[in-house]
Amino acid sequence: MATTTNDLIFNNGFLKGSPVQHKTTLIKDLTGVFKNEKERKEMDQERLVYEVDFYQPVEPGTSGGLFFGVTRIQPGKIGEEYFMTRGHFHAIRDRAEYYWGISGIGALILMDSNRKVRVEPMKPGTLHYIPADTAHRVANTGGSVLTFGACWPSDAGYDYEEIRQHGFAERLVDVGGNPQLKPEA
Ligand code: PAN
Ligand code: ZN
Repeated sequence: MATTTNDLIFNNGFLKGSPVQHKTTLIKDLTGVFKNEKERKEMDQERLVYEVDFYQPVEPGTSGGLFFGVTRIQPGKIGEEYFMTRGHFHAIRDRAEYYWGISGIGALILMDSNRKVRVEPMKPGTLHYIPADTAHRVANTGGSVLTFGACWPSDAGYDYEEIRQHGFAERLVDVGGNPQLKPEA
């Protein structure tokens, strides 16, 4: 029997190994993402909001492959809004994705092509199917790091521009200690 060694380890909310890439997103990278831009500007610009370990076994854009990632979102708020990922549609709109909760508590915010928003609570063990044509972002609604896994098609790509221009139709805000969706004014 031929045995090959695999250098990838996915454990305790971290993906490690020589082919793994890493991306950090800091307060300074999130211009215009949160409602309270004034407060964001006054914060420590180097503060970490979230980071992703990801593995791309094939070139991005290749059809037929799968990418794998783990995202860790720090606890925190900007105004009434929880620390969250930027959020995106996939560049190829009919590409779906799985997310699953690993640690911490949060919310997966989904917006379909008609701009209808819904939320799925996330906690360790929850599994989330993100359908085609659906923008997705995750907010950390708890007091510890929120970690979730993701798996998506290698040709899905990212369309950040649509969200940059039009945002999500609703924001998840802290109302008296509880996360609540609020329509964008
Ligand atoms: C995820 C996300 C990751 C970071 O791997 O890319 O959680 O969120 P943003 O890309 O919105 O900054 C994914 O959805 N990939 O398709
Ligand atoms: Zn995605």
